[in-house]
Amino acid sequence: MQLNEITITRAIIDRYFEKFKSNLETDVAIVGGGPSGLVAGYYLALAGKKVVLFERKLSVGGGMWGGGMMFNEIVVQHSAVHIFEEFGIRFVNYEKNYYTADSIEAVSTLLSKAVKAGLTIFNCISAEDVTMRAERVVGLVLNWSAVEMAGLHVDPLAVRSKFIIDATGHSTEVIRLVQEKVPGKLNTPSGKVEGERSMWSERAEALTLENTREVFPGVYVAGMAANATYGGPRMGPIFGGMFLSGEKVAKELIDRL
Ligand code: 48F
Repeated sequence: MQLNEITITRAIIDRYFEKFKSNLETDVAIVGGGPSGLVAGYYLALAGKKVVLFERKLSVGGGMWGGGMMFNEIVVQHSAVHIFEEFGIRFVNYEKNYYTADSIEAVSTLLSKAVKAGLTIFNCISAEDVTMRAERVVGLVLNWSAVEMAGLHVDPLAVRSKFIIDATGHSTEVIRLVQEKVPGKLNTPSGKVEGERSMWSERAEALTLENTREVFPGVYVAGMAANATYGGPRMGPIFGGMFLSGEKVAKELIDRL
């Protein structure tokens, strides 16, 4: 059987652009493919919502691959064990309220299940801005991460979505863009990004869930971005709060869509 390089090239281009075109308008666009974004995408897709995720890096999974300090194990508390069970991630009880899982199995399973549930993921793409209308964010402005990294002067493209989830982790990138460039105030005590505080695992885990909400019309925050937005502490390599935050934002949006 002969193989034609041009057919291979055409197949990739045709399929990619079909996929991209069918995601120009969605119910939810998630920025960031860490644990909170992936869990949110999974539940939204499972509920039949049109949901797309954009990730800057080549590899999706955010800060979970490396466990804690590259020891590739993660810890989850009792309240989030149902997420392990939902996805079929194997886990071990370490001691009361502490459960561990292999971080490689955890990320790869979240990814696989989310994509199979219907989440479309585009890697190597960064959200560099949002699109706005009076008093609301209505979409994302995207560019190739390679363009961003090389500092090339190339104009971006835009996608429209009923809701955006900022799941960009510590950097809280979408909300910072909104703060800087969209008229109006954030739904935070100061009206601005409060900024992340130093580590306090127990408090951070509870606050991550509390801080997962709509911070500007059309824009939700999830995961570490939620704590950074509302001035919560970081939690370190315990991931229950990330999973529960993704689950919470998905539930809220499913109710609103
Ligand atoms: O940081 P990340 O894993 O976010 P998360 O879901 O989880 C946080 C934990 O990993 C850990 C923690 C919990 O113990 O504190 O840090 O809140 O994943 C965020 C992803 O967003 C991507 C980034 O490359 C990473 O993979 N990202 C950030 N900014 C952009 C972006 C952007 N502007 N466009 C596209 N992707």
